[in-house]
Amino acid sequence: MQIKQIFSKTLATLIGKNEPSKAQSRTLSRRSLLLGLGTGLGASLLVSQGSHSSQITTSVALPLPYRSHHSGHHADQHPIGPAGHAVTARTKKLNPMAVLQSFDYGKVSYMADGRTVRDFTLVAAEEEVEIAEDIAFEGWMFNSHIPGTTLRCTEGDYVRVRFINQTERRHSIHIHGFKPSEMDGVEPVQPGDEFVYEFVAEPFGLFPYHCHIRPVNEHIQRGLYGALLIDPKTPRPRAHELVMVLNSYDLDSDQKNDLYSVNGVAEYFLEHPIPLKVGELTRIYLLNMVEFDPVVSMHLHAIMFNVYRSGSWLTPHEYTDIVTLAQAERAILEFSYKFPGQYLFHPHQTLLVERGCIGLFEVTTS
Ligand SMILES: [Cu+2]
Repeated sequence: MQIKQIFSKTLATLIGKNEPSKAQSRTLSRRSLLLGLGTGLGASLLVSQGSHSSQITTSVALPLPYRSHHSGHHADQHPIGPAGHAVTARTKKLNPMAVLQSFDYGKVSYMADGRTVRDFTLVAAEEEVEIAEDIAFEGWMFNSHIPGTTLRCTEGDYVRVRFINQTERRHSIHIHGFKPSEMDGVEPVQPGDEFVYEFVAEPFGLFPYHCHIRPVNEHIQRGLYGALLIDPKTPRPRAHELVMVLNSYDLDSDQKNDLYSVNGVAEYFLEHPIPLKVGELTRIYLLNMVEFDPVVSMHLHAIMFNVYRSGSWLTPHEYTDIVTLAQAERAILEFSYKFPGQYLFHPHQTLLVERGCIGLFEVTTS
């Protein structure tokens, strides 16, 4: 049996079980709710309470944003309060494979002294996106994707990030790494306004960027984040390079995650395995943007890899098959597969796997 057939129905399986475990009851109820919305159950649904046993149920009204979304009221009337729900004709598809393989090097120009200048643009907008099969979510995002565009430059480059806020809320971009106070991205950029963050890219490494407007956990878990990769002046050895951003979704604003993914869509890489070659050096830029859970791990099956913590080192810290990252931590992983075949990757926290954070490598001989 194909590995993806063994694992690809985990989310669906969660819906249909008759006697859910306590740990699963919250997800079960969420997904029942989501599916219920999609099939017209109406404004009052039975939902089990996450903090009680799975037997306890209570009737709740539809979340406000769901109502506002469908009655045309402006979302700012209900500033916080989400709803995952069934996809509609206007739900945008996300593309985790594009995130995996895409780097934005910006618009390049040069200063009089020869220094490279890179101009990037990040636009904040709100859109309904599909975050798992038939589950839509009101995302707040940079450049219409969760995660946002991966920005890439070289240590010492002069970087300008033009931020355009096309939403009705205040947002900002806080980019990790050295920069002057006024460029640190904690000041709000007003709706319809824009701001240019300027700084010298240093040091080399892998950094998160994210909105820093309160409540920050809401602005992050809605999707306002991405990765900035600053290459060392002497490039790392040539490799097959991939970007993986671990993320999560809290569908009902209880500050607990309901779904997890790599690059935005739960279980996407089970359905779309990542092609690799035997013997080829593979380099993963791994960033943890999971909100609410203090730590997340990543385990690659049937292999060992080198870990470069923060991406700001040229010598590895560990040789292992699992790396653990706190919130906003990141690492570079390097490895080569010895044997062809299909290999899983996922956090070693099995609950996260059950809620969507799992994928496959498809390794072939060249
Ligand atoms: Cu924000």
